[in-house]
Amino acid sequence: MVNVHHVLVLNGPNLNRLGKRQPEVYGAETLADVEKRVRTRASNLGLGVDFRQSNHEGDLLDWVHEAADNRWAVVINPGGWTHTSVALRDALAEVADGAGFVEVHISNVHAREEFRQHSYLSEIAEGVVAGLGTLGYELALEYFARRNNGNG
Ligand code: DHK
Repeated sequence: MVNVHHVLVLNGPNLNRLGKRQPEVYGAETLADVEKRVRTRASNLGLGVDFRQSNHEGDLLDWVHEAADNRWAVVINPGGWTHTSVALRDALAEVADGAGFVEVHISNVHAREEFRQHSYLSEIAEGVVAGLGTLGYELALEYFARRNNGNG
């Protein structure tokens, strides 16, 4: 298993609207709040981190390729592309063969509409965190830190 020194935290479409969009589903925190907590947690765990968001699928694909080339782990909340994107799965398959990735959903997608209950990504993810709010990002980081120590 690849030892992880750096984690790329990626956010897909509409996650820039965190705090404004359906707060009853996604919470009141903004993405900037989440980034702050993720940075603190990564630093406490001894991991490097980059935190990015885009509403353009090609950006995410390019960033996943960057992670694959650098053997970085990925924590990804793919937003709606979870349920639609074969291209994102194909890109993440390379990361899955290297450092690995964790799929994060803020909401419990399994308790929502049926179309949210299928993910193109889960099958090749190391793991999936759903429904634990934005804590899911931190738990995914902790997983990689523990895996480095043989406790993953
Ligand atoms: C975020 C979205 O934007 C939705 O499209 C997904 C996910 C769920 C989340 O819970 O973080 O279906």
